[in-house]
Amino acid sequence: MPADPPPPPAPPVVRPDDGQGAVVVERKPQKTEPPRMYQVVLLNDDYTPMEFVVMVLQEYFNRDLETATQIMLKIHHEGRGVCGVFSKDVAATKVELVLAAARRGGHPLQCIMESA
Ligand code: TYC
Repeated sequence: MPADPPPPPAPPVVRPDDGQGAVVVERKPQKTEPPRMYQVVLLNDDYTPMEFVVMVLQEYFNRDLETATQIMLKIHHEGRGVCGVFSKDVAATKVELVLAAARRGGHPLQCIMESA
């Protein structure tokens, strides 16, 4: 004897909306943008010693002596140069540290950050 066909699926339970029901929040598909990046830029001036700028690039931007010297000379000749590219917080901290070191040394060195 053939088996009985399976029973039809139970209909969904529908309760009248009493205004107290759970709220279903539909999620948008998550789009995670990469964090915005900022370049830290040193500006040329006529007074800050070259050795001090090289030291800054070594100490705060982890450049070796040769690279630091190249960047310093580029700033000296072109007026400005990028020291590195960082997240916003890190770039802001670098700017503060460099400016504090320059003021301590009595140098007018300027350091800025700008959107990369
Ligand atoms: N122009 C400076 C000098 O001749 C050197 C210098 C380089 C200063 C880079 C600032 O960001 C700077 N002593």
